[in-house]
Amino acid sequence: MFFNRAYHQSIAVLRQFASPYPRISAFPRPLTSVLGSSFRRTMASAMAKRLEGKTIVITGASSGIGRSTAREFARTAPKDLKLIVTARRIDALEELAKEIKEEVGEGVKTLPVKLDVSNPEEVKNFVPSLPAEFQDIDILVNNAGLVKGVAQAPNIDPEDINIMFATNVTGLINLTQAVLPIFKKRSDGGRGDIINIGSIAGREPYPGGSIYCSTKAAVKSFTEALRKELISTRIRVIEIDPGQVETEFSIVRFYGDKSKANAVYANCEPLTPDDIAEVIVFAAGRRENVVIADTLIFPSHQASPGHLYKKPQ
Ligand code: NDP
Ligand code: 8X3
Repeated sequence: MFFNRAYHQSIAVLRQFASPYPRISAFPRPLTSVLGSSFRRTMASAMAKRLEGKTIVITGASSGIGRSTAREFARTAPKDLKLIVTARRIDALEELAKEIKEEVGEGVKTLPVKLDVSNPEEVKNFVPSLPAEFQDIDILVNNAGLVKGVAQAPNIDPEDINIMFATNVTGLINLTQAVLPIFKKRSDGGRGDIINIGSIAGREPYPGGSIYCSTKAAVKSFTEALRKELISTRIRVIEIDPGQVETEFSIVRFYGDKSKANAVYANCEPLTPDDIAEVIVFAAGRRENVVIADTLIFPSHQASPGHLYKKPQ
């Protein structure tokens, strides 16, 4: 009874956190300070139990949100978890696997796999080339993605257009198609989680981001259609839409120019990749009949891509 009430209160807090409307504080103090440490232990163990034994694929795990998500899953279910961390930079993935082992021990088995999601052949070979003990995937976090430049039509580099669509859209769709047959073999029409990382950019397009915003709008459409197509199954299709998060995202956008990237986050407090990782793991850790279908997550100074408060200097 206590757990049920606490659980519903935690959902209320998440809804408030995800609301696109101005914040109305249902809980002026943090939930954990209201409910105390026994609540924290109950929640942690319920989530850990639901996640224990799962095999999780995370794309774009060499940096930012993907990297934090791998660590957050490991911390939440440290006793028994298999993580397949993928990206193009294998060294960074190997370093991540080492860090996870040092932090949580042997209960989490982390497999680094070099995978360029924009390469259809690599995606096709991904599942068949996994060691047998990692093939029974339960959760796919489609996180790999990027933005290139701020050019406006008619001056957008065709190369940039191709890489953004091939990574953010075709890569995400191809990997989903590679993993879905594993989910669909399970009982009740299938079970498993597809967690797609969209963006506020997919909801509110802005000048200088026409291609990136189009790719994230495509992610939204694909995600919503897929949820409807899988309605008779236990497969959960989840979209997480962050606002501004400080990662390597802007460094990539400005082709490696760190001073331009730093200017994006100057005089304000962006979200951290850990903030988004917590929401991803929370969504995956719900009871099977609960689908956190859609979330929009802003830092408190942001209300749309262009509506950002910067402290006067
Ligand atoms: P980062 O640049 O820090 O991370 C991007 C990750 O994607 C890296 O691990 C990179 O790895 C990987 N990646 C890029 N291209 C490919 C590819 N072709 N194949 C495989 N992996 C690839 O940025 P974020 O963590 O911020 O980005 C993660 C996701 O979050 C993206 O989908 C982004 O669009 C989305 N997002 C980000 C926001 C932000 O403000 N930062 C806001 C809203 C959404 P590698 O280079 O090693 O391949
Ligand atoms: C990243 C958010 O607004 O920089 O997806 O495009 S934005």
